[in-house]
Amino acid sequence: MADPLVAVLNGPNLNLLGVREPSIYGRATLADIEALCRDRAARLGLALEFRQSNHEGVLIDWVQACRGRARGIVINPGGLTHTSVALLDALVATDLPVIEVHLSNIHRREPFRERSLTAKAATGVIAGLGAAGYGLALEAMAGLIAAATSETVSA
Ligand code: CA2
Repeated sequence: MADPLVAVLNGPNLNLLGVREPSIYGRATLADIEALCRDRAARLGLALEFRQSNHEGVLIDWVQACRGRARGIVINPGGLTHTSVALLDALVATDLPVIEVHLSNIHRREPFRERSLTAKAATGVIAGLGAAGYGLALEAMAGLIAAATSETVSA
């Protein structure tokens, strides 16, 4: 059987990682994070799609395209975390397990970052652990997929 597909989606400005604001977001570039995710996914027996866009509609199209194709979504929605009802609706509509990741601890920063709209669609949220958070999210996702698979098999 093919490895279950997990989409790792990244929102606006995450393409700038490693170039500016290392004190908040760390020194890893998005390419470094992709390499970390590819390595972890291979070890966990997951197929991986890793994408970044600065455009809300493009992210929504990618989320919608996960329906019936991917088994889970790991998403760092960037600034859209705090504003996008449309992205939240798209995530909910997939009916897939979602794990939201933030490099920084959004609860330790400006008050407007405290609220995540998209987290309402998430099974879990990881924040403040830097690039390592993506690897932890993939491990958690592998567990959620395995649990869902064994439920289906024993039903
Ligand atoms: O901590 C996170 O991962 C965030 O999702 C990052 C977003 C921010 O808007 C969220 O509140 C928390 C920002 C994306 C990265 O933005 C950069 C801006 C300048 C230099 C490097 C990255």
